[in-house]
Amino acid sequence: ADGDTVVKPLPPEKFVRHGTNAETRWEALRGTGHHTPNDLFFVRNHTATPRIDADDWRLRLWGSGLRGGPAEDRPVEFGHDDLRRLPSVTRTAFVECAGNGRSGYATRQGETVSGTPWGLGAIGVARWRGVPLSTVLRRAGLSPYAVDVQPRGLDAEYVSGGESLGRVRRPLPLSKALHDVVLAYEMNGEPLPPDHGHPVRVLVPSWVGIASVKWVGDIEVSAQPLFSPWNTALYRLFGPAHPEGGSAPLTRQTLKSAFELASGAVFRVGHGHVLTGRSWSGAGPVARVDVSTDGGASWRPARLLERPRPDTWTRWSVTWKPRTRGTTRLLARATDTAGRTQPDVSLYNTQGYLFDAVVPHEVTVV
Ligand code: MTE
Ligand code: MO
Repeated sequence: ADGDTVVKPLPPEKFVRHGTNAETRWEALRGTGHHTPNDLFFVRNHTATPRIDADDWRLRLWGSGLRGGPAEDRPVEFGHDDLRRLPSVTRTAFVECAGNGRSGYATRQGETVSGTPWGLGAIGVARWRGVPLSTVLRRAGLSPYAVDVQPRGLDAEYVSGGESLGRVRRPLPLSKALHDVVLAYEMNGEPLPPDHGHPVRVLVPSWVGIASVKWVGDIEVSAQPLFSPWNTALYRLFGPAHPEGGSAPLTRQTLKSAFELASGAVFRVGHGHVLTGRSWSGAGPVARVDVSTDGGASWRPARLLERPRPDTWTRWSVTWKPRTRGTTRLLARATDTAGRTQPDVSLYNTQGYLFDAVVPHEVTVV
């Protein structure tokens, strides 16, 4: 039945490109497994991918939250081999840009927002292997007063509006850092590719992608709350529906669904087709997915193809035998175990984060 869909052949270009960024084409995921293959995984770079030799790389931990005091001049260092010798963990988790789906604010809701105009392809799921951040923090000697840790990337300083914001860095509360954060050196069984943070990146499961700092070079551990542009001016919700001065810094991702289909996919009338897609939430496993093949007039539950788990998407399918020719809109609406269901309209914010509305996928029946 899989071959019945007359999906246009995959475009020669694997990604949809937006300047220094590239999003995964959803049709490319059809027939792949649970994990996004490394060569299809979206890339979001503030500047450009640096080339870093693992043998020269060091991770420096410093700051007032380490036992031994506020000593930037007494950092604790780990080489790549040091990390490799520590007990490792393997974790399946998505990395998803906070702005994934952002183009929907303009195309669906007529709202102007700033930022990369992503479709739904700024997400990928990988099997990450590395060392728990908690292991490294405890080895470095955590003070009982530590509250925040701030990983910083080795990529170039980010210049925005003619002003340097410094290198990409964003504070994490210690509670999250100790809970499930990984310093990852492998992605789907391979050394981390350069575009995804070689030799080591931070992986913060279920949180907005900006928390998962790539090419990490140092981590400030602080006994005071930390601030950077990436948790003050950026990655908060601003706008009339949000608190004056912005929401709290974004943490968990929202709920979304996507069909594994090219835009403008074509189906044959009277034939049985299998529609496939994936749904995910940063608030917990997906509980159910409902699909409409008639623009929202009627809905039926999708079959979940795997047991929903936290921090990752769930694949699903429905069968569909179109009875009339013409265009129609396919919709998928997920509900998560935290009790949230994808709305029809996403809550406006000036930077277009956390788009969660149901996105109609227009297809043609011939
Ligand atoms: N880390 C560094 N050092 N520099 C960056 O530009 N981009 C962040 C995050 N980590 C970024 C970074 C953003 S906004 C996202 S969405 C994810 O990396 C993207 O990860 P990926 O490129 O591996 O898909
Ligand atoms: Mo992002």
